[in-house]
Parts: sequence; C-alpha cells; structure tokens
Amino acid sequence: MSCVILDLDGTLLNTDGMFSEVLKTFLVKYGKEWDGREKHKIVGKTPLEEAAIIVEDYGLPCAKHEFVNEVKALPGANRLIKHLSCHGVPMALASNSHRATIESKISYQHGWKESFSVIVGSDEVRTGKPSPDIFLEAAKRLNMEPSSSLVIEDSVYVIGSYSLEFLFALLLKDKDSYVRIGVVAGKAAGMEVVAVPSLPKQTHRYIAADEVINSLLDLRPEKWGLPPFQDWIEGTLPSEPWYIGGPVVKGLGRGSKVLGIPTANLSTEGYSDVLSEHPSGVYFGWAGLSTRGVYKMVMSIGWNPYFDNAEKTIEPWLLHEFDEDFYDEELHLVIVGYIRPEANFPSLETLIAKIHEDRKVAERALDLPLYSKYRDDPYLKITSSKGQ
Ligand code: ADP
Ligand code: RBF
Ligand code: MG
Repeated sequence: MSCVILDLDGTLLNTDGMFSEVLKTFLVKYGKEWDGREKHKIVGKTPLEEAAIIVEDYGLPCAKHEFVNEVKALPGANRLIKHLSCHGVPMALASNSHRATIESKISYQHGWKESFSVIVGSDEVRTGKPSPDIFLEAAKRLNMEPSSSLVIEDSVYVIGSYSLEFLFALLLKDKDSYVRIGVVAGKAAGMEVVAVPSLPKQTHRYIAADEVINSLLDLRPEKWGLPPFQDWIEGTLPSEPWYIGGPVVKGLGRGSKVLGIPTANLSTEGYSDVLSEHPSGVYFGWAGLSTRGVYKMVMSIGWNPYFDNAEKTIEPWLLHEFDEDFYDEELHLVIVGYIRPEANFPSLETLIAKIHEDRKVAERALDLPLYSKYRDDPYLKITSSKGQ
C-alpha cells in the first residue's frame, strides 16, 4: 500500500459522541432536557452552525465554540495521523459529509488539516458511499492506484448518511438501520479495507473488510507494507496515565472459580468518559489498596468475548498473593499502558494461557523506569479508611 484513505466520523472523530454524549451532558449541565426539536433544523449544517442552533434553541449560557470543541478524536487517531505524516505516507480524508463540513470538523483538531493532502466530500462526486466514487476520487487526487490504497473505515452509517440521523437511530435502538456502506464502498473501489467498528460487538457486520480491528491502537501498518509504529516497548504501548478507583465490587464470580485468576472488579459507574477515551482491551499499571499497599496490576476492560458479557466490566488482577478477599475496600488504579485488544479464544485453556502471558508482559514492563515511576503516584496512597 502506498497511501491511506481515512473516513472521518466514527473512524477519526467521535462525532456520534458529539450528538449523544456531548449534547446530553451539555443540556444536563445547564438543567435542560433533549427533546429532539433541533433535528430538522440541523441537517446539512456545519458543526459550528449546528452548535449555534442548539445553543440558541435551548438558551444555553455558553459560547457555540465550547460545544464544538467537545468533539474528541478517537483513541489512536492523533497517533496514526502523526505517524503516517512523519513517514511521508500520502493521506486523504474521504467522508460522506460535505467538504465544508469536513473542513470545519477537522479545524478543531490540531495538525490534522496539514496532514491530509486530499479531502473529498460527498458533494464533490456524483454519489456518496456505498458508491466507490469518493474513494476513487481520493486515490485519483493522490495520484495513486486504487489497488495500492488502504482504506480505514468505521463504516457504520445510517441510510441517509447523516450522523445526526445516526444518533436518532441509536436512540431508537433501531440497530438494523446500520449498514456497512463504508467497507462496501472501499471494496467496490478495488482497495484494501481495514474496518474499525465504532459500535461494540458488531464485528459480524464487517465481513466484507480485509481486516477488522478493535481500535486504531491495533492497526499494524507493516501488515500493509507501510512503516511500523515505533512506540511499542516490550509488548506494551505507553499512554498518558489515567486514573480510576472505587470500592471493589462483586463480579460474576468467574475469575477465581473458572479461570483461577481473581479480578477485583470496579464499578464502571461514573467512568463513561474515561472509558470512551480508551478502547476495550488489556491494560496494565499500578494498583493501590487502602489498607495494604501498592501492587503491579494487569487488567481487562470490556465485554470479555469468551464469556460474551452483556456489560462492560473493569477487571484488575493484582499481581500479588493475598490470603483473603478484599471486597468493598478502596482500590485505586493508575493505568500506564496498553497490551492488546480483548479476544475470543477456542478454549478456556488458551484464554488462561494468554492472560498469564499478559501478566508476564506487565510484570516485566512495570520495572522499566518509564512505568515504574508511577508507583509513587499520590493517587495510589489512599489515606482515608475503607469505603470513604
Ligand atoms: P468476582 O467475580 O466477584 O470479581 P473473582 O473470582 O474475580 O470474583 O475474585 C475476585 C476477588 O478476589 C476480589 O474482589 C478480591 O477480593 C479477591 N482477590 C484475592 N486475590 C486477588 C488478586 N491477586 N487480584 C484481584 N483480586 C483478588
Ligand atoms: N476474557 C476474554 O474473554 N478475552 C480476553 O481477551 C480476556 N483477557 C483478559 C486479560 C486479563 C489480563 C485478565 C485479568 C482477564 C482477561 N479476560 C479476558 C477475562 C475476563 O476479563 C474476566 O476476568 C473473566 O470474564 C472472569 O470474570
Ligand atoms: Mg472478578
């Protein structure tokens, strides 16, 4: 592959979040409730225009740019863009939005505009995705062959292709109105397609893709003949530390019993923000227990595909032998890096073996100065007594 063509909404930007989470949070913050009244007014507007309408309609005491700034890059988006642009890999943005909308959306993301030599919107071709036109036009403007173009797509759109419609469909839980149009368009253009599902547990909708990855963190450019990421260190991907804590809660009672691996589950309540900034997967770091001390820790966050859980769980395994349970005790975690996506396994034995491999990776990595320095993070020294 000699170039990369990226979709915007749901692949690089958490725009579904803009309308659901951000809109809801904003309205709640100002004591208002979403009633769907802006639906018709907003279609076809730029994000700033949309924000202006919402701010005015609901009489919110904030500036419209505060609202738009809340649109966040998805995990790994900045890292990928920086990496490809540092290595001089030609990059295009190909989105079903209008070009003006795309430009307006990326103008809030530092360094993005300069990284894309080509931007193609649906108003610049005859038909949008699932037609291959947008991708073919992008390749043409990059001076590249479709067959050497790698497409990265989240590809879950709603028929009608507008992200606000997507939100309403989501809210109505009308899951069948999503189609894999991005992947279909990329394949129709004769390109290689990596799908990054923006909804959990939807992998089966992406069979047309050449590869399905859980998040942009899992992209291995070298698989496609592109320069590899160089930030992996001994099987781990360092991140800015992030923090979660609370009393240890009862899980599904499977950790020790089924796997022989106890996990001191934390409640996900109140952590929807941090969890949306980090994909489900296996992470590691340090764990502080109020009455006991600080320990190395490896954890899974997500739906545990092997068990097909209905709810996302946070499951830290403290790398220490304890002689008793410590339910309800205050547990604080400093998470310093990522290891791998959650996976399904053909048997319990292979799952257990993989988790022990994760433990070894974490144990070794946490001795590196890069990670060991967080052992002294004040967040881990819980001074208040149990449950406070
Ligand atoms: P549950 O499904 O309730 O989380 P587990 O079988 O996963 O049950 O056991 C977890 C419990 O075991 C924790 O809540 C904690 O009290 C205890 N425990 C003992 N040793 C450890 C350890 N090394 N790491 C995590 N939890 C441990
Ligand atoms: N369960 C899975 O289904 N897939 C996984 O990839 C997976 N990885 C795990 C990694 C670690 C480090 C730990 C501690 C657990 C993992 N689990 C995984 C098991 C799961 O999180 C949980 O412990 C069990 O579901 C028992 O509650
Ligand atoms: Mg557990």
